[in-house]
Amino acid sequence: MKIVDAKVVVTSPGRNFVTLQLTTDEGITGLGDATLNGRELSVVSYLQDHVVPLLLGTDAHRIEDTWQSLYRGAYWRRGPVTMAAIAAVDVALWDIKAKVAGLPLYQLLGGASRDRVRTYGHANGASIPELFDSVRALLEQGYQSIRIQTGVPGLKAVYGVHASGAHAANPTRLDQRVLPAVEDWDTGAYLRHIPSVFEAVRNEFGPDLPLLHDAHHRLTPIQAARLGRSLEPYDLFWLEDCTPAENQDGLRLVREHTTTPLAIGEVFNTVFDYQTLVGEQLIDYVRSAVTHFGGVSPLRKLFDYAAQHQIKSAIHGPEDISPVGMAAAIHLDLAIHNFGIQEYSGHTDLTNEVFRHAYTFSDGHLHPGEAPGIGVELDAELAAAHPYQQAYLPTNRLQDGTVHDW
Ligand code: GCO
Ligand code: MG
Repeated sequence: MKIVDAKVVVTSPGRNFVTLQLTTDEGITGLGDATLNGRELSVVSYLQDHVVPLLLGTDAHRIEDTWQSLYRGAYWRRGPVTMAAIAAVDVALWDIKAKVAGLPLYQLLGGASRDRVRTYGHANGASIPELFDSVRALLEQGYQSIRIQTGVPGLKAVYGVHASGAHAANPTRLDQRVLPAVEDWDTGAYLRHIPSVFEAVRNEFGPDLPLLHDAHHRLTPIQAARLGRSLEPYDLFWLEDCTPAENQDGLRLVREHTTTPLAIGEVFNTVFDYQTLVGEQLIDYVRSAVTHFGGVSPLRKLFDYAAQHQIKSAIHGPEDISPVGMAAAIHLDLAIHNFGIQEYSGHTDLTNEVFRHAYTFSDGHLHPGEAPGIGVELDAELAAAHPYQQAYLPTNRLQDGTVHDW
């Protein structure tokens, strides 16, 4: 079975998504997500200009061989652009193989290890009352685990707080260009404020509700250690990206000082980014997305490695992972033994029309459905009606103007 066509589809039904669609000589199609938020077109070029010519004519069944030849054959290894492109090929090939077998992908990955996939959703509010409303809204939608992000007194716009338009930083426009929104940051103010937020949430919603928090790479290891310790009374499910973890050694310091569980990895794209973190059991959850880690094949290997160190999965699943990437994640979640939790914020109705999917969400849990493959169909016409829009992630500056991690 040969690959005879490979199309890269860019669509923006509210935000940009990049999708690879492979077609075999038997007319079977497979989809893979290649969306790299804010740098989308670099992956489009990587696929169109450098990968598609290599794929045409190759055996669609040889997933591992194709993966290895794209990874090793480029000579220039790793990095988000390369690994997002390889991920799209890997997932599209798994989609095809599962369709040929007439089975949902999770069956090819070993079958279901659980009945359904537990998720967490995002609550946010510029103030505590707004945050409480957001938590209540999620509970009404059925979520049973909730990530808590709030504004910080004195700061105009902070990561994760976009419920209230008035508080969100907007991108600026200059000539024909769209420039990133600039948010502001003060680590001291944040560290003083956050424990009181969790105290308020615990008082309002009780001790049982699993709560998560994302520090979004903004702290040094010693600051992260202090935050983890100060949050211990509130029994977090996890503290995420407490410090930029390119410096894996820094996590030793954090780990020595706090028993708050730690989750890291959404910006990582190979197992090598995790060697110290997993090998020394310095974290509790690995957070990579199927889309940015080279696909289902390497992510499954990462989870097997993590399992040896009692570390669980927590696949990255914000709005900028397309329903194609989300579907692949849910199949993997259902199949692996050391599943932890799946991030899920859902997509707009329009996005769900462009990418019609078999996976379902109810009662705070996802299920991939029983459609053969990953269970996603792309509506090419609707996708084309919503072309690419230039967009950037926000940037971040300290109060004296210094650039800080966003
Ligand atoms: C998360 C992430 C996202 C990222 C986003 C960047 O935990 O879901 O931190 O919100 O910021 O994916 O594109
Ligand atoms: Mg995150």
